[in-house]
Amino acid sequence: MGELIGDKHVKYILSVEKKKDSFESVVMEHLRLNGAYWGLTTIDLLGKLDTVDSNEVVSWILQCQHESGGFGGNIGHDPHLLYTLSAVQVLALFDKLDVLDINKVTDYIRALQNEDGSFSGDIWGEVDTRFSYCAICCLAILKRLDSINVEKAVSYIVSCKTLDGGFGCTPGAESHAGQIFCCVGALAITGSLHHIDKDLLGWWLCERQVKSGGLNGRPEKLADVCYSWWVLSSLIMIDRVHWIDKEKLVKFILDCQDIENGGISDRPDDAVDIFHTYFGVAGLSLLEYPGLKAIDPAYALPVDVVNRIFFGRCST
Ligand code: GRG
Repeated sequence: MGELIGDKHVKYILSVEKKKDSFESVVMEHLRLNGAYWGLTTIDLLGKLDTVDSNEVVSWILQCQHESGGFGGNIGHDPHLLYTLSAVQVLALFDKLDVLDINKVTDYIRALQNEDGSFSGDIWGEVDTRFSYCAICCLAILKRLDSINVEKAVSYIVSCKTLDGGFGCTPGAESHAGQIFCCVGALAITGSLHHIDKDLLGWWLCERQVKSGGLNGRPEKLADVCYSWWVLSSLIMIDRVHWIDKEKLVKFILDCQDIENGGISDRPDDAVDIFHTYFGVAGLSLLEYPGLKAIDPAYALPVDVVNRIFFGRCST
């Protein structure tokens, strides 16, 4: 089995950032703040965050903030909960949450909660359990969960539970591993995991492992490195990660590396991108791969960062 080529992955991530007119940078322009979260979290898990100029990143993030308090994916773009969470997560990585006007960000998020407890992603109103996760994770990091109706938020998420024990985007929608991460993560953060049938959901999640060792996101679909994060983090939160073959999954992720230029792809021999590089490294971190920082399965941030937020210290 190959090894994790961490230094090459750091170089690859930094190279995407530098080549502003490359194909990858151009297609990511509208979600650059998400890209910053994926790239910088990966660099931190690899122990190299000190090679990044934090002042430059923080000042750019603040320029992505809209007067409503929410953040857009890039300077001048409309605000959305997805980018607001990325902004808060990146500031947490650099221990710079104090640059935020927390009331303003909180007001933006609170205004997006609907009467039934669900969240819209932005003023245009699309509702999805992804946005429940973004709102809950963000407010928990800012220690302002009390500004929303948590009971209703939880009961909306529970209403998206499916017969197979998983969760979908809205009530009645099919289970998908990405939505399951969002719902299980939000329930974990709000201390509501008792709403989950852990054996039933654990069974559905461990069935996502296919012959190659990789995981898919729902039945009959192809394995993809990104599910190493969505499925594994969920299995860990419900304490059923021992139900999959970890060694085979490690091998699948390592086989998706571009061993010459760094970066990780969705499947072996495909083109690499920042998204899959993050999910591959984060998946390996959940699998306790040697030399990587541990990542928290609910907050999707390194454990030392989460400890610093909630206990005021950095434990490694
Ligand atoms: C902080 C980690 C973190 C997340 C923030 C945005 C978000 C909250 C969660 C997204 C969860 C989600 C829905 C992930 C799935 C993304 C994905 C790969 C979708 C692809 O769907 P299909 O149908 O793929 O194209 P399959 O694999 O089913 O063919």
